[in-house]
Amino acid sequence: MHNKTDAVEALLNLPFNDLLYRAQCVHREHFDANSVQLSTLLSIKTGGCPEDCGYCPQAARFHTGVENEDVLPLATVLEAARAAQANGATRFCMGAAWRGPKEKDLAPVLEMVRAVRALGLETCATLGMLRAGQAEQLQQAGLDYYNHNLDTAPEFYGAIISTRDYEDRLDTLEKVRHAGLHVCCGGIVGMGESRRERAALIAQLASLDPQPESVPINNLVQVEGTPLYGTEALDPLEFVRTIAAARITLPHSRIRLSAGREQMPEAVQALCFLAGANSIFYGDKLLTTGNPETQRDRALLEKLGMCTA
Ligand code: SAM
Ligand code: DTB
Ligand code: SF4
Repeated sequence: MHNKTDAVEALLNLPFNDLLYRAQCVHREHFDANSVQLSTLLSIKTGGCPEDCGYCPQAARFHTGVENEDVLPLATVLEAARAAQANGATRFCMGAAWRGPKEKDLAPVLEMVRAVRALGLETCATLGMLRAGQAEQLQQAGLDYYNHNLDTAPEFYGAIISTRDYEDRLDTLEKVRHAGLHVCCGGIVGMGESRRERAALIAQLASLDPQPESVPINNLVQVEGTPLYGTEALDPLEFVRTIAAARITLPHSRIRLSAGREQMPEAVQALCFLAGANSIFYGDKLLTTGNPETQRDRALLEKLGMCTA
């Protein structure tokens, strides 16, 4: 792993223009350089989570103002999925603030997956750790992607989360892959990690075999009440470098410019697309925090001459 981390760190250390040129070349070899894929998120079960992820506004133990809500009714989910589709999204991602689904939790999610898939949208779910058999049940219901992030480097992980370990995450990813689901797996930067640790995260993602089809790169959204609130913000150009390094090392993956876009100037987003990002979360909300309005995003894509995949 160290060799791989060294190699990614060497990329991150390149002069900015050299790094972006290399990323853009790799990007053009594998993708239409002007195309972006749009995924819309919906929180189907908000708040009250027993885990202690230091970045997350939905952990019950942090006082962030996010209330513990019940699972949304199917009709509400379908209404949101129809709206997402009408706005131009191609993938609908359903997130739940669970450590993982209990057996009784899964049935309503399977209904949602069937119904959303029937609309002709790609389906994605992010429900936490999976137990034996659950990935297969989701796959049979028509789930296309399962999102489960490594979040950060193994060596920084313990500073962010104590209620589950890195191996648990790799284990769930293994179950997802084994069930024949597409893997969506990425991480968060801007949590106070070093450049070396960002390199180690990317090296881990690139070492998954096969590599994940989708790789969300989140910039920490700082929420008051979470332990990471007040962390020094990452330099935007360092965020762009991280995207470029991900593009070069994950040449076939959709790299998603994920959380943190609302706080990001258009010029920085444009640099991220130049660095090889070719997917975004699209819709006015992420799970509990804001995202650019769809109209604003459409205007930005128009301005950049980008089309949707
Ligand atoms: N509870 C499930 C789990 O953690 O596996 C699924 C939902 S969880 C909110 C999905 C991902 O959202 C996390 O792994 C993390 O990468 C990202 N995330 C959560 N809060 C965030 C924040 N404040 N800023 C950026 N990304 C965040
Ligand atoms: C991912 O990597 N980012 C999304 C999605 N996968 C589930 C979630 C971002 C959450 C940002 C904080 C919030 O809105 O609660
Ligand atoms: Fe719970 Fe997921 Fe938030 Fe962690 S990231 S506290 S598991 S909702």
